[in-house]
Amino acid sequence: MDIKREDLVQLYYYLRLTRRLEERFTSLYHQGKILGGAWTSNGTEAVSVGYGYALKRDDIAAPYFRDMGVFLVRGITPKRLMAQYLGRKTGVTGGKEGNVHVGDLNFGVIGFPSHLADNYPVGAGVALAFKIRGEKRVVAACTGDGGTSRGDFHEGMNLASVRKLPIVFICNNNQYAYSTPLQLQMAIKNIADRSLAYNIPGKIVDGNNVIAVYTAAKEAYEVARDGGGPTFIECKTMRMHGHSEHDSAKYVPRELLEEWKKKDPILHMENYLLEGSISTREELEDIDTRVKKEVDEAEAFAEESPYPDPEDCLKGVYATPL
Ligand SMILES: Cc1ncc(C[n+]2csc(CCOP(=O)(O)OP(=O)(O)O)c2C)c(N)n1
Ligand SMILES: [Mg+2]
Repeated sequence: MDIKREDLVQLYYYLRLTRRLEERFTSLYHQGKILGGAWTSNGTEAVSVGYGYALKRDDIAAPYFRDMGVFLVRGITPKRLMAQYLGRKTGVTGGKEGNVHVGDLNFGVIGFPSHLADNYPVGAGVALAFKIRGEKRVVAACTGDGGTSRGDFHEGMNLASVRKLPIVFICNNNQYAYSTPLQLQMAIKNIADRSLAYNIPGKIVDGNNVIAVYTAAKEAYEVARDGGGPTFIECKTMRMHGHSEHDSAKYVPRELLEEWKKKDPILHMENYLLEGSISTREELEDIDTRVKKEVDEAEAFAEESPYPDPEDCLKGVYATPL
């Protein structure tokens, strides 16, 4: 697939933005400024950036809590996301929630309510609506490796297959579900094998290669858009951090992390852009400078924002207000 230079550079920008923004969340968490938890996608950013960027404006994303890249590529600003984490009125939920269990339908993002993989059947429901209305729109729903053992995963896949719905199921296989490694979660090597039971094509991609994720997702979206039904895409990657900031992940072997560090998705994209003379070191450094500035501005914006008024706390609790 031919990808325009402009898009390649944007993919790099979003990888960098996701990493730097989440690094700031980590730092703020350790300063006691984030009252809830802080989950990062560290090491797996290419998954959310890749599948999110491949969507069209009218399509819908149903991300899970490790998909910061999706929020950013859909246009939800670092300022609003930072304010969200700091529980401020200017955050996406107006201060009612402090993390990424959030959506904004104005940006085509469905909120994740915390139950793992329940965005699969919810996404299938949205795709069913698109099909009934005859709209040429698709849904992308993502879950982790652990989420694929939940009943919701199977129900969502089954419904989508039987009704040939315009949905693409993404799996961020980052090798761990909290402290449980993949081999203690399931007796198969490839999660993509699970899709065979539903007669859904299962693809496996290098989840640290944003171009591979983007390309596989885009192709699958077009199949779904043309009435070809769902695809399941397993993105093999590695969670380079604890489950969240309170988890030091001592149970993950050091050597495994060392091995995956060499395959870092940002490094991978940097090498691709430089070796192919698609970009210059100078341009990439400029992007990083811009990203750092955006993150600084987001932090300042959030810190200056007020906390919500107590009387607003019960408004819009059960649905994202439009
Ligand atoms: C139904 C359900 N069970 C348990 C949890 C608690 N929980 C949140 S994240 C998580 C691990 C998820 O692992 P995985 O699906 O591999 O995603 P990852 O965190 O690795 O990205 C667990 C057990 C939950 N949110 N929902
Ligand atoms: Mg996992």
